[in-house]
Amino acid sequence: EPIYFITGNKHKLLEAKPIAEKYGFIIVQSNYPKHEIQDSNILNIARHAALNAYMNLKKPVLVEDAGLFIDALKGFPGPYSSYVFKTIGITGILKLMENIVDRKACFKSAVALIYEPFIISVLEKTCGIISREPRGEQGFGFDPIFIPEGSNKTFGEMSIDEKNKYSHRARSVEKAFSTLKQYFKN
Ligand code: ITT
Ligand code: NA
Repeated sequence: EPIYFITGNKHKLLEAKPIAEKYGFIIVQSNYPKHEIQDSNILNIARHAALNAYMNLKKPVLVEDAGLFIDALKGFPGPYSSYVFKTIGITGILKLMENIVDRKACFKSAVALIYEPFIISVLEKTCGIISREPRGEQGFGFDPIFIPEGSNKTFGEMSIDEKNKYSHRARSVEKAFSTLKQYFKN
């Protein structure tokens, strides 16, 4: 039975799919609308959306909620990343950081996975720096301005496989599916 990934974002599906498959799970995108509450905690956002979808679909569901937390901006845009990306965008963030030397930022990823009788929630992060200029056409969102620790490339310059070696989402999805697989064994 497939797991329904409640997301409007195809990139997220493409990133998560190979990781789930490694553990023997198939995920497919669902067009059920992600029910997004407003909360400062992305794990709460993911959990609520997963419960909402599960209660309606009554099938295995996966929700992932992510955000970019910039140190010098006290964690902004964080849980507002989607709105900030759509409004001021990458240009706006770079403008806000024009005279800021401390470029440190972390992407956080919260996963809520409901697969009866199990419910798994995971929070992971990847830290790095905000680049001075956007680089690369791959990925989505803030990928062109984020350079993860351990690389010189932005996420925007990486293939899915390479981004998955570093990303917050790869870490959270990996942990969620390895945990699920473990539960099935026991
Ligand atoms: P959903 O339908 O799954 O909610 P979304 O694209 O709206 O997809 P989120 O709400 O989880 O995703 O993420 C909020 C924003 O944070 C998103 O629009 C991007 O701008 C940014 N973001 C999240 N993960 C990212 C990543 O891996 N790379 C670049 N930007 C990311
Ligand atoms: Na969203």
